[in-house]
Amino acid sequence: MTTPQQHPALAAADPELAALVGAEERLQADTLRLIPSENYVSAAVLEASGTVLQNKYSEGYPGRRYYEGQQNIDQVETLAVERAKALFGVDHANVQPYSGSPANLAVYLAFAQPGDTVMGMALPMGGHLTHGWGVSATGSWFRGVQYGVRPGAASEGGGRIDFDQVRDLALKERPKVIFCGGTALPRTIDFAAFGEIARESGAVLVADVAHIAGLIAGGAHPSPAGHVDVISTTTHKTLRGPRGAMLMSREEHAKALDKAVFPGLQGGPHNQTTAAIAVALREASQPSFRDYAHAVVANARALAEALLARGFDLVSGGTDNHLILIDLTPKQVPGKVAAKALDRAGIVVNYNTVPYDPRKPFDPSGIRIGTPSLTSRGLTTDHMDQVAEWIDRAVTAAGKGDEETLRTVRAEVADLMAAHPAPGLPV
Ligand code: DSN
Repeated sequence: MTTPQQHPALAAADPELAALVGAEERLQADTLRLIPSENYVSAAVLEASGTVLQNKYSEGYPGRRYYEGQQNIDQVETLAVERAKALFGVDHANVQPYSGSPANLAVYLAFAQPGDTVMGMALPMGGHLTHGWGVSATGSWFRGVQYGVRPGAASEGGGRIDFDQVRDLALKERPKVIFCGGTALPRTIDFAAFGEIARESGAVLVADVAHIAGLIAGGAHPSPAGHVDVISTTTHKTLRGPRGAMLMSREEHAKALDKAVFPGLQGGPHNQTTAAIAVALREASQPSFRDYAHAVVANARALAEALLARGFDLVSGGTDNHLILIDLTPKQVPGKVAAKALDRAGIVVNYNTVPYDPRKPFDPSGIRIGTPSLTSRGLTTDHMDQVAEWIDRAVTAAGKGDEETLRTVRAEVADLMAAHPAPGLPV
């Protein structure tokens, strides 16, 4: 249990809020967190993000600020920038975007005008809202054209990016900007193939590697550096940093990107986040992080195999990275029903559309799971059969309204979690 001593000032000033923080710490400790975009940051990252750097305004960039008193802040930001450049092998890094969506908006601001054609993967196919999807500003202020994955059986290439479609669309529509990457892509992204298409069609190519940045840093996924114009990423997913984002590029795009982030879109950077990004980047440059990144992928592959053995239908037939997208149609349990039952069983996932989903996004056919968090807790491939068995039991129980089984699974999950403490949690 979290005690008031762990957040003494907060507990004294606002016991109600302190209790909620304690409850969240307990929840994160006790449950099997499988949302692929979440993780556990280290205690060091957590500490850095809660420092007095919070108190400082720093509009501008190191050495070129609009406020005085930047003696320390300039060094903090420079550390983060230099570490990002070294880790990802890029000329330029901007660590100020508040999160992934503002980072992507800055890319549009840098390279497109309202009304221009932009291209990305459709959201229901595994893309992101900010890749030109209609309900996002990026799909209403720009003319978004969207590619997807191949339909049909995984054994015939179903669920994989359709590069013929990407190329045809790019040459026909001549978008100013092409985004590759997404939020529900279980397979390796072929940045070289996207690079060729972007060069042929004259587009600026952006790799949104938010989900796989940690895998790239750890050498468990090919890097987009050298193939794309801009790399956009959040810092809080597989990279295991604070909630933030970065834009990286070759030198030729540095000015345009910096100008778009500030003063184009944002005011002062969140210096406490910049500091925590710097810490996370240092951690990600250690040999142990390479082991972590490879373990994330090994766990996902083992989990996918164990799910396939239990008759689950996986989009694209499996995974190459940290993420598994399950189509529950053959199990006759809607994704939302399954996700809510799994939550009651102590297994936290999100419901998700699957490609060509006949159901609505708020009540789709699938669930999306991933291994970044459980790997941070030290779970290995030896545990993945057990994880698949729990998912199978809980989904079956969801279909039958069997709450007793969900309670049993929850207790078993809590036992395993107790044996594998989570980084950064005071419990
Ligand atoms: N919300 C993030 C995810 O869960 O993938 C993407 O922005």
